[in-house]
Amino acid sequence: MDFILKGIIFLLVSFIIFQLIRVVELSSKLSGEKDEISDKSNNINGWISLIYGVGYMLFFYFQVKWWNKLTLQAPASEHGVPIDKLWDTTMGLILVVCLLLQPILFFFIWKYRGNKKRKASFITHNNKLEIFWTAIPTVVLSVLIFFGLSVWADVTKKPSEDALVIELYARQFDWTARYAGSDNILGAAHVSAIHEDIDEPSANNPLGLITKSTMSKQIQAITNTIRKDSLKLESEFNIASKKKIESILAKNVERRQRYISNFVSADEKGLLEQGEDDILIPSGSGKLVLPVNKEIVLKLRSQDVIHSAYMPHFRVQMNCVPGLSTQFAFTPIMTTKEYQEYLKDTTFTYILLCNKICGNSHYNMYMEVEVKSEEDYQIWLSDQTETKNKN
Ligand SMILES: [Cu+2]
Repeated sequence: MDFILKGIIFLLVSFIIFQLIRVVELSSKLSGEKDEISDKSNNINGWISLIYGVGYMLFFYFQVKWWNKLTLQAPASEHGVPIDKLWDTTMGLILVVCLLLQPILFFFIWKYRGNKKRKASFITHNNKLEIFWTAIPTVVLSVLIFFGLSVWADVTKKPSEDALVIELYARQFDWTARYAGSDNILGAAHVSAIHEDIDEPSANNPLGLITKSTMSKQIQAITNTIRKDSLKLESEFNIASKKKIESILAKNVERRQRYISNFVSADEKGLLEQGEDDILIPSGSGKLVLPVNKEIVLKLRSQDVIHSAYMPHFRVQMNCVPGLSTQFAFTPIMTTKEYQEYLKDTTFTYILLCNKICGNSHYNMYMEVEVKSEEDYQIWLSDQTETKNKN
């Protein structure tokens, strides 16, 4: 409300100023003044431009001094180092050009402000000058493009065979990390195997994992639901309610059929066991834990809309697209402890965020990331396996 009021006031004031200028213009026309810009007006405008230019450069200097520390700190991944080098080179070049040209621009506006005694010189063209200002940007931009392409090719190169594969599953509005467990293979999963039922939450399978236990649990659950609905249908006499139950029943029968065919085809391919030892860590109750100096392949999936996995300290970002599996490979080079020491901040944690506005609780899609030494990671992983086996 406050914002709308301020907007209306701003529009009204702008309108009044515009009308006032028109009144001044019209009245000077009526009083017979020539429609010509005076030296006095040129002088005032020249000086205003110079003062603005100086203020602008001062502001530029101080904003770097005050706020540069709020930008991202050192990269915590292997590929982050060349990415930052590319960024610094590009920004460095832009800065040099900006710091050279902006002062010249404002200085010339002031120095050559309009004056009745001065006559502008007229130049049609200058070949030397044109070659000069075409060649330099061409060379500079070509170098930047080739530098950028080579970094990109390096960042997206095929990950090695022994990389650690972790799945990140996105949905409105949380993340679930899935680790492969002791067999080092992520089990099969498919959107058609997702099962969520408020009445029987024990059989829920939000990631659509296809294993013996998930499939048998959810086939059992949906069979129970179908049975209940069939009984309801028999005792229902209202035609409208009967129709409603019938349509729910038909949908559930279809779903049950789908679960069974998932189960059978995974069984035929021998895939039912692989996912049995997978470890699931939802963002609400756990962290994404990674070993240091080990290549990690994040396999990204989404249940509903497009999300984006963003880990700023590792310079990692990749979209999670429903119906598609995307991935990003990277190698963390600093443990959380080492990064805390570097920042001199013991409260620091790495983060995983969603970087695509994906709905009204988008800001909730946050997960803490912890990078541990290889040994500590193994200890953590076996702890997770133990807790899983207990449940
Ligand atoms: Cu999201």
